[in-house]
Amino acid sequence: MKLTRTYGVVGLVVAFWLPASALPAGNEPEWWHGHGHGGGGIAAVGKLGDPSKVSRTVVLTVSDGSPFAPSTITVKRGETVRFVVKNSGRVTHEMVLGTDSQLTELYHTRMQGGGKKLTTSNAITINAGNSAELIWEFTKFGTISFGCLLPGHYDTGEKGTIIVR
Ligand SMILES: [Cu+2]
Repeated sequence: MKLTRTYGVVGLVVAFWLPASALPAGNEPEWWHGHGHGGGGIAAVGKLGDPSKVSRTVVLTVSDGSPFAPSTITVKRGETVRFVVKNSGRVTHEMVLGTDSQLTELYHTRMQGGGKKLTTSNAITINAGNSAELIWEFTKFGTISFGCLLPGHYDTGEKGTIIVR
């Protein structure tokens, strides 16, 4: 009887807590969406690509605690690339594009926030054993980072670099 009552209270607490946690973008810094200051927003690394303008496809593999393969990709400025990311691991992974400092900051934010699913244009989630696509237009020269920012993932080496020439 005592146990039943305890579970009842826990159930009630979870029911109130879940809707709040389901809100999108709850663990993303404001600059990530292009407003606020600092970070330069997602536009610092390009923009969501138009599928009709894809000039090539790059196939990547992500696995548990290892660098993306390949981990370095070279593209041309102005190019629209279709990334097909295969998850060969046992757990869900992500591919998120950003500057090195953006990804590091967002990773630390999500470490505290619990790693809710990212909803921005520069991020995809890939379930274990599946693939997912991200079409991206590279609008600026420079070096872009990508990685899986799920808590405990990015700092085990799930990352890579894109050089835009
Ligand atoms: Cu991961």
